[in-house]
Parts: sequence; structure tokens; C-alpha cells
Amino acid sequence: MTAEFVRLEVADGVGTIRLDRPKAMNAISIQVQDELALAAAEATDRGDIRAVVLWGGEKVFAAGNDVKEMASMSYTDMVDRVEKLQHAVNAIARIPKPVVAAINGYALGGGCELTLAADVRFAADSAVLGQPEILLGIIPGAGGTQRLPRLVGPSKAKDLLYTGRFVKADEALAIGLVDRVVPAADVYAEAVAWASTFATAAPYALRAIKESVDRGLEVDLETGLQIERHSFTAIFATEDSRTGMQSFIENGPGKATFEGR
Ligand code: CO8
Repeated sequence: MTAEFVRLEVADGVGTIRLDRPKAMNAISIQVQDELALAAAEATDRGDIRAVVLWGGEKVFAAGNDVKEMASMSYTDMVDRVEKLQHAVNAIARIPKPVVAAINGYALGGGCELTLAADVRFAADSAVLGQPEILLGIIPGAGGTQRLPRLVGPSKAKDLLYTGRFVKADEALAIGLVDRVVPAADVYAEAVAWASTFATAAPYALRAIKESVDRGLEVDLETGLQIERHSFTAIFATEDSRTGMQSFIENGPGKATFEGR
């Protein structure tokens, strides 16, 4: 993929979606959002990508939506813009493979919301997260009022959304906003190491787990269990189930190597 601010780099089964707009702290402009959607589509489609790392480089994850671009927008401009932004973030959230956000520096506003679209978040000990939209007199528009409370609970989410305060890595870990805190120089490598564990894992089973968890969170328990039943039975129509169980019988647990799609 050739794009100016969002690159997709692939090595050993892991695709890295790399934000690279350093002059504006990786601020998410219309162009960045469109390039993110394209990268998500490519990461979804490519069989040689088994897991994805979302990264903004060593200095900053993303300081939010591009405030300079947004400042002059009208209501009618924004109707279209916010739909496209949510489309891009949803495209990341729906990549049917494990996705980890590797967070160096600031992940604010739309940047924080982008990390919420990943399955797990690894943060540098110096990382800073937050939803400071309220300080601009606006509200989150890329899922922050929805995904944040689902992740950390409504009262912690409201504290962050109402105040716009910045959260350091240790507090982010304590409230479940991130899952692992490591030295800044190691974040990307740790995320790649996590993603690499899926390079020979069962792709259809991983996809079914992701779909069942994510869709199940939106519905009542009985409907969620029904989703799980359907996913579970569907897996018996794939090579994953045959490969995994046959390998267990022949070689013992955890030895199976699974083909990509
Ligand atoms: N947008 C545009 N430019 C930015 C942004 C941003 N969000 N953040 C930083 N920049 C630019 C600065 O303007 C500056 O540019 P220049 O050198 O040309 O003056 C450059 O990046 C460096 O920034 P600073 O000099 O401010 O660097 P500091 O280290 O002093 O501060 C901060 C870094 C703390 C990150 C600070 O820049 C800051 O507070 N940035 C804004 C953070 C913010 O409010 N984010 C939320 C934005 S709103 C949002 O994300 C809404 C999401 C949903 C909207 C849906 C719309 C469709």
C-alpha cells in the first residue's frame, strides 16, 4: 500500500499499521482517516497477515483528530466527516485477526479512541492517554463515549470524559485502559512478539473468538450464547478444528501449526 501518512508493513505474519505524520503529532486528518480505512481493509484481506500491530512510532501514538482542520468545519461538513471517521475506526475494530495497539507518547482524543479499537493495548511507561475533547468544547466522535465505558466501566469513563484529564501509564493500567506497561524502547517489540504468537495459530478459530466476544458484548447473555453456539459449530466446518484436534491426538497439546486463509 502506498499512502502518505499510514503505512502497512508486513513481516513474518505480522502487519504493522504505522501512523506517520510527525509534524502534527500524528493528528488524524481526513487524509489520515481515509488511509487508516484502506490499511484496515488490506490487513483484513491479506492472507499473509495473521495479526496486526497499530503503532504511531517512538514519540507519539496520535494527539487526536486534527483540530486545525476541524476548527472551521460546519455542521454539514461534520455529518459526513464523523461518519467516515467512525467507518475508519470500525474498520480497524473489525479486522478479523488479533490487533494490539503499541502506545508510545500521547494517545489523546481520536488517538485514544483508535487504541480502543484494538483487542489489547501495550503502553510505554511514559505514555499518556486521555479524552480531552471537553476542553475544546466538543465530545469524542470516534467511539470514545461508547468503547471507553465498555472497557473501563461507566464511572471511570465519565471521569475521563467529563474532565479531559490526562492519564499516565500506571493509572491506565490500574483502570484497565491498557493491558501491559513496558519501558518505552520495548513497546513495539513487545507488541510484535505478542502478535507473532498468532503467526501459525488457527485463523478461523481466532476470527470466531473475536466475533463472538465483540458481538456478544452488544447483546444479552442468551443471544451471546447463541452466537457462541453458531460460531462453535461453524468451526467444525474448517480445517482449523481438524488440524488442531488431530495434532493433539498425534503429538500432544499445543503442537499444531495452522495454515493461513
Ligand atoms: N491537531 C492538530 N495539530 C496538533 C494536534 C491536534 N490534535 N496536537 C498537536 N498538534 C500540533 C501542534 O499544533 C503543534 O504544531 P506546530 O508545531 O505547527 O505549532 C505540534 O503538533 C506539536 O504540538 P505542541 O507544540 O502542542 O506539543 P506539546 O508537546 O507542547 O504538547 C500535546 C503536546 C499535549 C499533545 C498538545 O499538542 C495537545 O494538547 N494537543 C491537542 C490534544 C487534543 O485536544 N486532542 C483531541 C483532539 S479532538 C478529537 O480527537 C476529537 C475526536 C473525534 C472527532 C470526530 C470528528 C470527525
